[in-house]
Amino acid sequence: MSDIFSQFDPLQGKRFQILDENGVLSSDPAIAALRPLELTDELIRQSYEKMLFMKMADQKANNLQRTGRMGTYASIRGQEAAQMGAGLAIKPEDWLVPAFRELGIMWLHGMPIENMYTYWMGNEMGSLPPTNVNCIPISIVVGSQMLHAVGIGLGMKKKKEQKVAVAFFGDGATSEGDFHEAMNCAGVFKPNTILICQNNQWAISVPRNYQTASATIAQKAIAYGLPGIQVDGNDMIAMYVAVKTARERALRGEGATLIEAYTYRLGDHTTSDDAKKYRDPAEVELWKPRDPMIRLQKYLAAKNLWTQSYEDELVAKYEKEIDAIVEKAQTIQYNPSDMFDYTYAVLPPQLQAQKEELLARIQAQV
Ligand SMILES: Cc1ncc(C[n+]2csc(CCOP(=O)(O)OP(=O)(O)O)c2C)c(N)n1
Ligand SMILES: [Mg+2]
Repeated sequence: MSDIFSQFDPLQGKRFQILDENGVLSSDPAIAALRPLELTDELIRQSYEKMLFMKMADQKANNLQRTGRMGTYASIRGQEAAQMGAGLAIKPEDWLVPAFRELGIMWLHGMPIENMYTYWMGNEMGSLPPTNVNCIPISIVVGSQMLHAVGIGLGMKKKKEQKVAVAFFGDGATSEGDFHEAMNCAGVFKPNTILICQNNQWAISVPRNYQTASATIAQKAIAYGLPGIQVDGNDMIAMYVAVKTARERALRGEGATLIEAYTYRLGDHTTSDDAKKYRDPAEVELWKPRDPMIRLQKYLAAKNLWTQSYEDELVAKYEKEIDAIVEKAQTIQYNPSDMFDYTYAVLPPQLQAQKEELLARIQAQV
């Protein structure tokens, strides 16, 4: 087994972290040395810029919902580093198999933000990626996508393709039977698959300790015969190393890896939720200083690569870019009756009636 998996054995309660909450690299030379040479300070600065962009695009989606221009939205706030680290490690030829809280990684993998806005505005056409963007549509059905990633990864392995399928899912998804089936197949068939659980401590109002009695999610991998590692998901550097290592394993034919990104959902579950009803505000306060954005700011500031005015300039630039994206998303036309047309070959009578009623109402408005 590769180094980091034995070094950070989840059964021994070890969590992989290179950059701590204060933005300081590990003082243990063996751990600091795990940061690969290609991950230069310049690349970290560029990654911070991307994280800021995704954070702002995420906030814009929340604002669009609040002003009645979007149906619902699931925020990535707090999980930017987990998605950035993974996004940096995977390659365009890899297939991304997301859940629904993945605006960041989907964008990094080539899915335009306007597509995602379009999707959350209620237009399924937003799920259609541009040519050569290898991204499966968002999976709202919790956990269903993990098996897809195992199947896609198995296909890649059989065809001897040098690429991987990367599934994202939440801590709540690990209670679904699909997770255990996916893990079992991943252990037995050794597909080119990386299973990334963003453990953000909550599944709507269900806390992580109600989800499983295991001390970590990563340790579940051991029972299925594949490596598992718990990574500080708010440490972009450690996430990059873990996903890169998992990818290399898969390409060597060694099979799948489970990565638990230990992170926190700083916002509500979705725009339809109010976490204040079930979550102790003291817990949120505890996690605020661990914000992955703040951590990288501290790291970069210590290298004279981040200042408040630099941040302000970026924010002003991104605001304009994101406003233009919103304009674009709002101009995408769609046919409201589409929602009836792609599920059944022959519509059941009650849906046929609803479709006719909808079309009649639209007709009456014009
Ligand atoms: C099969 C299924 N059951 C229930 C739901 C309702 N639901 C939507 S999100 C969610 C919680 C998911 O939690 P987690 O997997 O931790 O992901 P997170 O939302 O925290 O990113 C639930 C129960 C669903 N969408 N699909
Ligand atoms: Mg969760």
